[in-house]
Amino acid sequence: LVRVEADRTGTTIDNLKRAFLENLYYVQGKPPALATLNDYYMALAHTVRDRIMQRWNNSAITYTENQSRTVCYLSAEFLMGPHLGNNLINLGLYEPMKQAIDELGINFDELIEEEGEPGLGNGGLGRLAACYLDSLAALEIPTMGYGIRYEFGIFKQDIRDGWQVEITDKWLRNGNPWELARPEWTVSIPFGGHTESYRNSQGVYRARWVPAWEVKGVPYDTPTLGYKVNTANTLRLWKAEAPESFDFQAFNTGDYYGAVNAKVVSENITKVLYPNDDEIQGKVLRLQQQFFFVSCSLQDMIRIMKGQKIPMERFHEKFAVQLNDTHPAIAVAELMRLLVDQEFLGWDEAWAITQNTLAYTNHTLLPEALERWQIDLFRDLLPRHLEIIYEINQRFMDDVRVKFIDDDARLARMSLIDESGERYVRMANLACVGSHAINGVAALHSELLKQTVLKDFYEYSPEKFSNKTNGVTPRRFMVLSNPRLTQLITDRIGSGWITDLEQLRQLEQFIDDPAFCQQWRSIKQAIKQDLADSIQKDYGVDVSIDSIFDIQVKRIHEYKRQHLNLLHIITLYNRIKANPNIDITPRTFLFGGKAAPGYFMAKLMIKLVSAVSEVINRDPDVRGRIKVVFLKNYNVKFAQHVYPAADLSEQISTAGKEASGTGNMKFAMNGALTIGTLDGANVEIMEQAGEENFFLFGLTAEEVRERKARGYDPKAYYNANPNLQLVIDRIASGFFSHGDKTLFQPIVDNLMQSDPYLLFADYQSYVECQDRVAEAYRDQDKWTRMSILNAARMGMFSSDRSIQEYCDDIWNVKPVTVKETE
Ligand code: 26R
Repeated sequence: LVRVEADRTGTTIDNLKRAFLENLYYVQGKPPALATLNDYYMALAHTVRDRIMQRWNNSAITYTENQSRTVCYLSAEFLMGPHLGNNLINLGLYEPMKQAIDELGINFDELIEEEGEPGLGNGGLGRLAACYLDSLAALEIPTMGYGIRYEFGIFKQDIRDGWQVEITDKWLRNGNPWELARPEWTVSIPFGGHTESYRNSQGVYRARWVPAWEVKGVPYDTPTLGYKVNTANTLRLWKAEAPESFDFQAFNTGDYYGAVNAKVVSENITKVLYPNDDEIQGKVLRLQQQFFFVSCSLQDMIRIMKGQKIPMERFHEKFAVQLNDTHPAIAVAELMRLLVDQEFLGWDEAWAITQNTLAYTNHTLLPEALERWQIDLFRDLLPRHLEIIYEINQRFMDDVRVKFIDDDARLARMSLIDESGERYVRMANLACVGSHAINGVAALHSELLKQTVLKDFYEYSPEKFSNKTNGVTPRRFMVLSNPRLTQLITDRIGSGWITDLEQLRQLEQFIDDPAFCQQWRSIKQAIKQDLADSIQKDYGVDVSIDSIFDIQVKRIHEYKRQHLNLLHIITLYNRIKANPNIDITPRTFLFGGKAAPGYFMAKLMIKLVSAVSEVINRDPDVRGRIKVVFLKNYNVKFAQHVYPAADLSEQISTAGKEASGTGNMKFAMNGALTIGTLDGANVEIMEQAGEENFFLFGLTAEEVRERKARGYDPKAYYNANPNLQLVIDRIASGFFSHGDKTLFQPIVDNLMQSDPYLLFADYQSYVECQDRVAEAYRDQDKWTRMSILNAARMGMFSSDRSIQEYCDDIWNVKPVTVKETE
């Protein structure tokens, strides 16, 4: 038995102080006198990490001994956010650690702020994966998160002259104290080459893949803690490395450049996250990334099976594998290959195992984001997988042919191969056929899936389909990011809500309690002041906490309509210019979000925000009553400061385009009111909050469809609405661009000529709704009651609820309590 020392596990204030100083001295190798802020951060991180290890080891032991059924969440993106504060919350050590560090004369909050973040995701999909890992651990579900250890995550965004500039994200520069490399579990990943058939010892024909090259996959593990439980699950991210044997031959033949180049090509695979969340690009490197991490992960599962001596026929009993969108959908063919070619199972048995193991979540209805791969490119990289996909397809088409007799059009639509022109492998079709469960991420989205992109698959196997409305973790997005609100709530209703968010309903009893309402309001004001201070410091802009903090933070996209928000801002500005003494409710408009580097319109939208803000913020007629700020480099760390400070949450996508949204939930549970369309989870947020506590505007998804079918004409709206006309004309005239009429012409032309996201159709409704917001804010007591009711009624948007539904309906997995200690 190993005796664990208090310096590694003790949790008294004295233990924590000693441990911190010891880690500073022996891990960072610094005496306090020479330590930098980063040294302090690293020492603190190691002190916290030490206190995770026992849980992590005990979890591993418990799962191994029990041969526990395990959820494997496969995702090309995990947007985890900073670890330090979150781990302290989950360990229940936040307060004692703060006290210990502060007593050492070091500013604890500064150390929390010192941590960078692993930006290994684009936005909603990656952050959802992180919230789900949190809830899976909180609910004590044995889980592996599997993904890619990108050397460069999502780019850092700078704004120069109002334009987005991308800077490489060197997140590993100072080392990463939260991960452990596990080189002993390195796997080998084949690529390219050809296939051949051979006869085995019984004389049976079998297929064999003869790859042309291979790379090594090295796992790096990060613990993911559950809230105040012993569970510590694992996020396993794969790094690509060159096999040593590979350069060996080239070295021997004197081809030094060739040898080094082979290493470069291998390591390229996990070099960088693709920063697109809009259009597929069909780049071979992206397919390499997808196959790389999927094969690494499935091989890892097979290793675990063998380690626990579980026969391969029981793969689907040991593992439930969730595909986070189609990015890991190659798992369908790869699991078949491993089971049939490597483990020598029969096709039918392997197919049943594959379907029973896999489940698929769809995150987007946008046709331009549905993944497909050119056949030639696919065959060059994965020749054996293409054969397997053809075989799956042939059998599948036979089944469809019988079920829907004489319907060639349907066969063509459902085929795994798109043969309408150039030939493609359709990844969504592959995911649907290879999975036993398919789900959307909000009620409306799941309905639209069945009516549009996956209609044929729904009609073929309706029993596979369900909805799993997204959720977010209240640990990070309330307890950690909003300690003041957390304290107030806990003082009134106890702390049970943190793991059972429906308990927030108990707050409803206080909406007529003036003291509570006053505290609620003054907390919001104090948080707004903190954000105002940081805006003053970083942007030199003065914003008043008595103005409405009206915030839109999310990736920049035409369907999300940041430019509709701008049309309203310019409308207000025009009112002021027409009548400088007009009585308007002061507002601070805050924007944040990254544009895909190749998405010209999105980048121009950022420039337009900057341009409008420059004019408005310094126009003396405005008298500071409206301010506009674009907050650069929006990420998880900054988001934690933003949600709690919001009065108004902008969720204004064209109805039918946003699958769910999750920022909408984070705002509302921190007491922001929402202005939004009936899109994604907004629908359910309004249902929960009550219509009277939600600012609804715009066309419904159904109306959007009709309007488009009838032939939508944006110019008709322009001609009929003088306010809209003035807004557009001001942009077109060069008023916001130093007289340059060409700069914003692409936006103006796009809106005037096609307006694919129906800004003009929703403009009047939006402006009128914003007028109701302004009016409502004038009655502070009423606003505060609405704010409380919003937070009180967001219980269903805890990711704990989402994960419980996945466990019950899709994964069929039960909690495993991890024992106290060895
Ligand atoms: C294929 C490639 C271009 C690509 C497409 C789309 C890469 C990444 C994406 C990201 C998409 C799938 C995404 O993030 N979707 C978001 O998922 C969230 C979590 O379910 C939803 O809340 C959000 O509405 C949706 O846009």
